[in-house]
Amino acid sequence: MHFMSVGIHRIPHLMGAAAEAAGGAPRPFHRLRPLLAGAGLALLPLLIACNGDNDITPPGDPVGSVAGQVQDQEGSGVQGAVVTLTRADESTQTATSGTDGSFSFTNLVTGSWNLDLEAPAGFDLDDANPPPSSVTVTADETTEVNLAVREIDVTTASIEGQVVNGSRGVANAALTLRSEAGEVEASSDAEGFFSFDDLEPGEYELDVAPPEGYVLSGQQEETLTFDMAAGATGEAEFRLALDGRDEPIEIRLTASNTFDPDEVVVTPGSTIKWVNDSSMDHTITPDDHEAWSRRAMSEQGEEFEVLFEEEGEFPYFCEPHQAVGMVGVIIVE
Ligand SMILES: [Cu+2]
Repeated sequence: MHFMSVGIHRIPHLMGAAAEAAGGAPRPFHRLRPLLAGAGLALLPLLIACNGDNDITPPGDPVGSVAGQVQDQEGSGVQGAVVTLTRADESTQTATSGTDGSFSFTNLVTGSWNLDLEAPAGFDLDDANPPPSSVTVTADETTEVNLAVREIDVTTASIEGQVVNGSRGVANAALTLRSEAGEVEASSDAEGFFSFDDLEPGEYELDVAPPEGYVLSGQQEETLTFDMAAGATGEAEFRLALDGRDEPIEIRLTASNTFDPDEVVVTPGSTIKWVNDSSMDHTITPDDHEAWSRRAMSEQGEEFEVLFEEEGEFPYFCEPHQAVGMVGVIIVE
C-alpha cells in the first residue's frame, strides 16, 4: 500500500540504489527519464520489488539512525536499560540495551527526538552524567549517543505489601513497623498497598489496625516478623474480615451482571444482605452447598439476608448470567 505514497522526487535515489544492488554503477538519472516517462508510474512497484537491497531507504520521509552504549561508572556495558525516543507528534520507539550495553534505532524520521532512559534493576541514572533530553537524527547518518547509569549501592531494605478483603484492597488500614530503632507508621492506599523503605537491615515486627467495619481475619496472624538483609524486600499481606455481626454486609446485584463485591471475607456471625440494584432477573444460587436455598431476585430493590455462623467457603452464582461471570463467594473465617 505504501508504494502509492512514493513521491516522484524519490526516484533518482531509488534508481541509484537499485543499480548498485544489481552490481552496476549508479546510472545518471537523465538517462532513465525516457524509460520512466514511457512506463509511467506503473513501473514504480516493479522497481522497488526488484530491489533486493534491504538497506534501501523506505518510501516517505528521509531517515537516519541512532546507536550507542549504556555504561556504568567503570565504563562496562549495562544490559537491560530501556531507551525511548519520542517525537513531537508523540510517536515513540524503544530499544533495550544488549549484553554489551549497546542499543540502536534505525529508520528514524529525521529531526529532533526526545530521549528517555530507564535504568535496569540494580542501577539508577547517573545524576552527575545525565542522559541528553533529546537527539537529532540526520538523514542517512548514525547519531552516536552514550548513556551513563550507576550501580545502586544497596545498604537498606524495604517491606511492602497489601491489606486485603477477598479480592479487594482495603484502604486506610494503619500499619506499625517496630524495630530496636523505634516505630514507623504507614497507612494502606486506595488499593490497600503500603511500603516501608530505607530500612536498616535487622529484625522488624509489623502489625495492622483495621479500619472501621473490619477486623483481622481469624486466619491472620496478628504480628508479622521479618529479618531483613541489605537489599532485600519483605512481602507482607494482611487479610481482613468484614464484620457483619451488628450491621449486615451488603452485596449488590448489578445491571452489568455482577455481584459487587464478588468475593468477601466475613467474620463468623455476620449477616450478608444481597440487594438487587437492577430490574433484571437474577438469582442467588448456592454452588454445591446448603447455606441457603436458591433465591430469585427480579424486583429492583429486592433484598435477601443470610446469617453465616459456620466457618467455610460458600460459592454461588446467578443462573441466567453465570456464563458471563456473575459468580460470587462468601468466605467465613
Ligand atoms: Cu444475573
